[in-house]
Amino acid sequence: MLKPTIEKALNNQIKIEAESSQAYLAMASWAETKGLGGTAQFLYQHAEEERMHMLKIVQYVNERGGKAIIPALAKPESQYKSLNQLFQTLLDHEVSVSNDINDVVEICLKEKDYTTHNFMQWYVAEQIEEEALARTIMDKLHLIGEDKGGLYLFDRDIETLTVQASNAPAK
Ligand code: OFO
Repeated sequence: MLKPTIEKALNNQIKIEAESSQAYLAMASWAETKGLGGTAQFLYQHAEEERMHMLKIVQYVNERGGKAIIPALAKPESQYKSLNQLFQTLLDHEVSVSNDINDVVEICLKEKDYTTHNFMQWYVAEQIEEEALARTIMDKLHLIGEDKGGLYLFDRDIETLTVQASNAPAK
C-alpha cells in the first residue's frame, strides 16, 4: 500500500509527465505548420514518450493500491520565434523535470519506500538521456546559426536522432 505522501508525489509527477507530453505536442504542431517536417516528427515522437512516462506511473500507483488521478491540463505554449527558442524551452523543461524527479526520490527515501525508490530509478536514468539529447540538439543549432542550408539538413536529420543516438560516442 502506498503512503499518502508517496501517492501525492506520484500523482504530481503524473501531471508533470502529462504536461510535458502536451507541451511537446504543441511544439510538434508549431514545427509542422512551419514546414519543419522532420522536427515535427521528432517532437510528435517525444510527446508519445512522455505520455508513456505518465502511463507507467498511473499503472504503478493503481497496482500499489493507490488511486491515480488523471489531471486537467493547461493550454501549452504554441508560438515560438525560432527553432532555437523552441529547443531551449525543451531543454529548460527537461532540467526542471529532472529536479521534480529528484524530489520524488527524496520523498521515497524519507518515507523509506524502497519499492517506489526503485521504480523511480528508471526515470532518473531517462532524464540523464533526455537532457543529453536536448543539449546535443542545442549544440547543433548553435553551430548552424542562421545558415538556411544547415537548418534544412538539421530538419532532415533530426528525425533519426534518438535518446540512444545522442549517447553514442562521437565519431
Ligand atoms: Fe522528459 O520527462 Fe518524462 O520523465
